[in-house]
Amino acid sequence: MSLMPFGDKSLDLSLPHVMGILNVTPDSFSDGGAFSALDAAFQQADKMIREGASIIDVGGESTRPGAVPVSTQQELDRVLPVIESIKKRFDIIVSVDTSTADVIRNASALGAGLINDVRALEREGSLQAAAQTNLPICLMHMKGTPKTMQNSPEYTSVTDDVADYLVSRVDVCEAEGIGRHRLILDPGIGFGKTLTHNLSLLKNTKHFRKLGFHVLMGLSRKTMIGDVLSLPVEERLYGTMGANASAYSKGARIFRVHDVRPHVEMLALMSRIEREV
Ligand code: 7PJ
Repeated sequence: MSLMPFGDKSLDLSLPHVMGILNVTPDSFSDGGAFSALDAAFQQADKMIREGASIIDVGGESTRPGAVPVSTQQELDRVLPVIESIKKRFDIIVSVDTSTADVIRNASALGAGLINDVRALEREGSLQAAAQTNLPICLMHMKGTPKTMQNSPEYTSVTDDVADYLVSRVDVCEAEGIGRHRLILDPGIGFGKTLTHNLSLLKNTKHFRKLGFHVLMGLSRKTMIGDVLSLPVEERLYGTMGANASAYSKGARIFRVHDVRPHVEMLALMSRIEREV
């Protein structure tokens, strides 16, 4: 057992867990106004929970390559009603995919159980806001900003550079009173990385686990899968599962994915085989 608290619930991170992606950006639910967007998000959460997700990751800011920033108010308006409605009706861990201090504070007050920050608490005020919540935090590595990150990123050694960055953020968190036991690390597949960088990071997943932290992997349907297979985004499920299976065998334990059921079943087999005496 390796129990980690996530707000009012906890997870045994010796076992794999699926984090279902719930994007609440206008482009993700394109037909209709505020009510139907909330309703659609709620339906999607319901489906992912029935399929076995342990965490629902709610995000209101697109961080795709080239994405433009949203205002704090827009982000609050998008994610808070969704978090509130999921926490009211389901017994599930809700993660908030945000870099914004106000969103962290409000989401925590509504019962969010995890702060998932692609900027590793670098944005103004987010470190202090996160420290005050007592929630676990996923620190992700990104090189540059979503707008610029895919403009020829370079590293001396991608695994060492990403690990050094994440460890430096752990130190900053500890100085702010956030204990190491609250931190999860994520190498940030696709965030300022070429295909070769992404493949190296995946091959070296164990390196991040060996730093003494649980590892979260987010590669669902990403460009690197499409690049290897020459397939469009809607045909990347099998490739995504292969890459996640590899990451599981190298120590990752939380998998941020769009396709919950296939991953729950794949990981159930992988973990069952690993535990067989
Ligand atoms: C990630 C994320 C990821 C974590 C996104 C997309 C881009 N959070 N948020 N890790 N990716 N922790 O899903 O294509 O890889 S948004």
